[in-house]
Amino acid sequence: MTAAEQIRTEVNQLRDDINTHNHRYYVLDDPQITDQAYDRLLRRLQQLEADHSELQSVDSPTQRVGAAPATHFDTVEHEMPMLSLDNAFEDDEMLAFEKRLKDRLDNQDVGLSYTAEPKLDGLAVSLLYEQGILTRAATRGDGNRGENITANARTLSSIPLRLQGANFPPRFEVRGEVYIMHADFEALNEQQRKSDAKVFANPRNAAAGSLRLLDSRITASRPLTFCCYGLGIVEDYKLPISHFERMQLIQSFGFPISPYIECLSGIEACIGYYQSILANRDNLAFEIDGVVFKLDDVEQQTMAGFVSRAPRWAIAYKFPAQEVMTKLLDVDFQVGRTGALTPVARLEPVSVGGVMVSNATLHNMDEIQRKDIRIGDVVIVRRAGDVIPEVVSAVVDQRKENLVLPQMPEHCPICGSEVSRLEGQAAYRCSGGLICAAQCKEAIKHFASRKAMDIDGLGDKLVEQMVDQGMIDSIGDLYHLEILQLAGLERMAEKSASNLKSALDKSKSTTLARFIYALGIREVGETTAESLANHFAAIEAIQEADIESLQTVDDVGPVVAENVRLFFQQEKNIDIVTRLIEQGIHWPDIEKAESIQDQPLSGKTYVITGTLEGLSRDQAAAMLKAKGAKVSSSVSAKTTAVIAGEKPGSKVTKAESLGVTVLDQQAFQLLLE
Ligand code: 9MJ
Repeated sequence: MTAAEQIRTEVNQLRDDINTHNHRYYVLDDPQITDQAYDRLLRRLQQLEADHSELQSVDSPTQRVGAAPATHFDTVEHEMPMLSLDNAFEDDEMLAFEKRLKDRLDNQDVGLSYTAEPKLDGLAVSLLYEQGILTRAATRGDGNRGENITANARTLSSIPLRLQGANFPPRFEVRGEVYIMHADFEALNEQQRKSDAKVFANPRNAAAGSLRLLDSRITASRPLTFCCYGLGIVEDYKLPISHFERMQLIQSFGFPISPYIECLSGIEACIGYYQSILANRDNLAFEIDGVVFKLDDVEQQTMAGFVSRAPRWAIAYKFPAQEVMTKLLDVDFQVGRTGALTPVARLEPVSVGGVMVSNATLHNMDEIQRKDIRIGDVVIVRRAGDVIPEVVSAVVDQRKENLVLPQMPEHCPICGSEVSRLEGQAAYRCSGGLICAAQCKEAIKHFASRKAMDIDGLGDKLVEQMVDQGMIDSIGDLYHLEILQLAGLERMAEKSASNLKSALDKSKSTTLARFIYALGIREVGETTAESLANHFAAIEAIQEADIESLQTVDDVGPVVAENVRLFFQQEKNIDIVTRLIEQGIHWPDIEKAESIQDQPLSGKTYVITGTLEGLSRDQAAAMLKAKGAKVSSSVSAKTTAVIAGEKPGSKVTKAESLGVTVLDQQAFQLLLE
């Protein structure tokens, strides 16, 4: 081989490897190498392409970083119109939908099957592949003409630039939704706030805004995800008749499809599917605004035809809106665990996404200023995912009188201490520290909360009484409480006092990650607590760690490192931790993490279900994670195995239907050994 041939071979190999790793990471959610190893491959390829310009290519994974800004988007004429969907809001409309279909098919007795999937709330796009290479991406536009956003689409890691295998149509179009996950949306807005840039009202706006930027280098920095839901034109290829099977085929080319996709018989089953997705709406990682049902048989689809801009063979059964308008009655200030004063909107009660809401966060004073929200305004309130309701904006058009902006009080509404604002920070804080009952109560509530020590029965009201009556003034006092003391509290019979005492005892058996999280160190959330636990494996090691070693932990930056160090610099905190451990708080040993890649279970994903003997599901999860595994809450084809305790429920059924291994407790113990 000549030197030039050798380089070409290496470039091709790197592209194949990077594409495979991209697919594993973004589509299968099952990475095989570390981020660092991936970066090394990508940098090597970038270097080779920079040194040998003749080897550059539009389908190279290096193209995902974005190109120089365009002046405008070209118009794309859709070869097959991009239709929208008819909506249903009630069961009756679903029944009518099926009846209409049967009328059209001239057969009331035919059993109809439907492909069902959650309706993503993002932006519809069309992707054209020629000889397996992405050659054009377009927005839906008016359905007939959209904008050419190819440069932007290339930056999405979940959009294949080159298809897998060889058995795909020579020229075809896939259609799907570009959207943003809840967690990515929160992080994006946080970053936007920090850099004084535009904060997006919701994930949909953020996705649409990011995909329609003239500078694709900015698009590349936005956390956009793609999910495929259908086909457009397809040339010279025999497709399956079933839409569901077509989706499996598309998946085999390397496209992500909905993990919740199902094929159902009859409209009643569809209504059941709608109800179960609605009940789980807040647990999904992304925003959905309903469920889409499509007649599964494509020949039947053709017979059903379409009206104006929507097919007769599909319907979106919509969920209650997550953004609604109501009146802002007043603004109060809530004092949090760290003393930060958060403006809270008192609202005229309104149903948002099916839940009554009368309070919502306004985040901070800068946000109120920026959004120009005034007391008495009609405002848009939003409640989505497990995020607390927030005021998104004021409807300024409807403002009639001269209304005033809310003002930050000079003194803490709880303890009267001075309120101050640190240079460069958005938050105003009460300077009272633990003499402020609000801060003390919040710290205890956080400690007892479900994701922290999970003390069943120690609710907010109880904590408030305990602090108000001077029974406790820190988490260090909790485990000293006696049944008799507890029974003296309002609405607390001896039986519930004894239940609470048992719950306190039970909570002592925990995980190191939960314990660290429960301490309420500023900006140490669950994920950071888990990283700290896995890295240091012992509370003493974290207490003694210096800034440098703290910063070597995944997702610990200088701010978090400083917060951790400051927390453990205080004698009072060390004392509380020591007392808690003396009182019996304990956790299973963790093997110290070296590198995720080198661990025995790295790259594997488990789902735990049912009751395990002598072990909570969290403890079992911590043991798996300590060996490098991922633990997920839902079963998919990518799940390595489901670990089933007693009374396992539907996850085992789902695993069996997908051919995923099911392990009992004994097999689980063997796995850990
Ligand atoms: C969404 N938004 O998730 C369709 N969609 O099909 C799904 N949208 C659609 N299908 C035809 N899953 C037109 C739009």
